[in-house]
Amino acid sequence: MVGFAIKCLIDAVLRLFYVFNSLSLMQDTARYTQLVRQAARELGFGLVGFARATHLDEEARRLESWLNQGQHGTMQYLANHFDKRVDPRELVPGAKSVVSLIYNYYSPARQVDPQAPRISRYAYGEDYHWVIKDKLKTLLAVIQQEIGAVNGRCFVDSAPVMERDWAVRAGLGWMGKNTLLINPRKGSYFFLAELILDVEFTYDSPMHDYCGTCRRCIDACPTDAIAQNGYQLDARKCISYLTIELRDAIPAEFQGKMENWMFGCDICQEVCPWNRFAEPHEEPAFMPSAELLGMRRQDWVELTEEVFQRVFRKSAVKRTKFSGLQRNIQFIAGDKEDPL
Ligand code: B12
Repeated sequence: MVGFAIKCLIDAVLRLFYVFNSLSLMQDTARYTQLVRQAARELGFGLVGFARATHLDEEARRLESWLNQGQHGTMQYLANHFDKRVDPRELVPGAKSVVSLIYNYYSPARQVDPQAPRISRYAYGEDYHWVIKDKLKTLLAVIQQEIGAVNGRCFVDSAPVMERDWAVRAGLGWMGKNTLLINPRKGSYFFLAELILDVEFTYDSPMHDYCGTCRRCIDACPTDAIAQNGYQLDARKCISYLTIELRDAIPAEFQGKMENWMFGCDICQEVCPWNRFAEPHEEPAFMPSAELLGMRRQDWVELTEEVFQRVFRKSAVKRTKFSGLQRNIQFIAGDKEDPL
């Protein structure tokens, strides 16, 4: 009898210990989540969301089918590290969470000469890869300082991470028909970035898809790059791919369809009704120079390497190099009824 009573007592104590332990774990998780949200906001990230690191089943199938259809064009890197790309635990051993963040780049500024070859807003200022990576490193340092032994890595754009899919899982927005992440209060003119960490957080959940019956992006795309039902993009037809990623000559079939874009393209975002909520960013590094905005069409047609190096000193435009931008300018110059 006494033995049984002692056994019950031990059981009760163990149960109490377990309850208190999970309670304090939950409190820690909630505290860590709040801490990261606060620190990220102070660094200028517009939104932060949390998702449990796991294998991306459905997304892996979609990526595989997209790659098998060759829709990635010459971007071979997208087929590399497939296992890591669809499971962050393969990329960061011990990973438990993906912290997804957005960083606004919307600028209402426009190039002065309406005839000037156009450059996408995301490339108006300094290269976002460096600007955002620095902020991510600071955020990780704050997390390690406040929480303790945290292992993790920072990512923005070029790593094998399916950024939009993690942002969807982290509740930051839905994947629009133009395949970009759209947030109902902020639109889509923002970069995505991630921390992949070996810490548990309070996880967010995906939001509803508010594209509904709208198909403005699909109909506005001059090269029909977006699938007729939306949600999939044939990169080989996308002006952004043709002007940035493609190293060969731009295929003749796109003559007259480039709508004067020389680097990137914002058409599928400019027509998106959700971007009426886009607010101007406050990042000094993303401000366009007066020289960039002021250059007239003739200045671009006569662009020299020296001007290229000066105007795009710290810019993402460097990715296409002087020769690549010249190629784009000459190709779109061929579009005009009254070639110069
Ligand atoms: C490769 C790439 C490109 C390629 C291909 C784009 C693409 N849609 O795949 C090119 C060069 C064309 C490109 C262009 C641009 N890009 Co880009 N790009 C990337 C990159 C490196 C990988 C994207 C990828 O994995 N594609 C794989 C294929 C399979 O994706 P997909 O065709 O879109 O299909 C996906 C979904 O549509 C979905 N899906 C497929 N079928 C269906 C069906 C349904 C019903 C649903 C719901 C979903 C769904 O599943 C697929 C897997 O996710 C990401 C960074 C990253 N590491 O994630 C940046 C990234 C997506 N690009 C970005 C940006 C800003 C741009 C441009 C706006 C730049 C510009 N102004 O020129 C344009 C926009 C063009 C567009 N509408 O997408 C940002 C987007 C931010 C945001 N708000 O979403 C990212 C996240 C970079 C960053 N860190 O900020 N890009």
